[in-house]
Amino acid sequence: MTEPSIFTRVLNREIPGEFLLDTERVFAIRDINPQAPLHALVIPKTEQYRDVTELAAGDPALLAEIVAAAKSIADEHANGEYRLIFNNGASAAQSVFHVHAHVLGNLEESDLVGF
Ligand code: DGP
Repeated sequence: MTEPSIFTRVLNREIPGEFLLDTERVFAIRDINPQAPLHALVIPKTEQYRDVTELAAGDPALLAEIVAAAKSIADEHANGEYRLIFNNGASAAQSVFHVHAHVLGNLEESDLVGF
């Protein structure tokens, strides 16, 4: 058995997290190291998928639920507009291999990285 991911440990309330959303299949917490005024992570409750490539192939409906959750968080905590980022692989800055979407909102021009 592999160790539960850091996100599963937050989900199980073994370590603290600020929950923004909790549905049957996904949950969202504030990122511990925010890169924007709103920086949430939307995470499927299953650890089955390492990254969005695997998720899209294995359960596209769950990927759609993540996008819908991101929109709902942006509606509640920003102006409904948001940047959605999936890091895929260590060289692309992924550090937790339990797929998650970064939802960035309330962005200032200085938060944008040129695209
Ligand atoms: P990534 O680099 O794409 O794998 O993103 C992982 C993110 O997870 C990173 O922005 C920091 C965040 N993070 C890591 N550990 C914790 C934690 O214990 N609690 C919360 N809320 N966020 C965490």
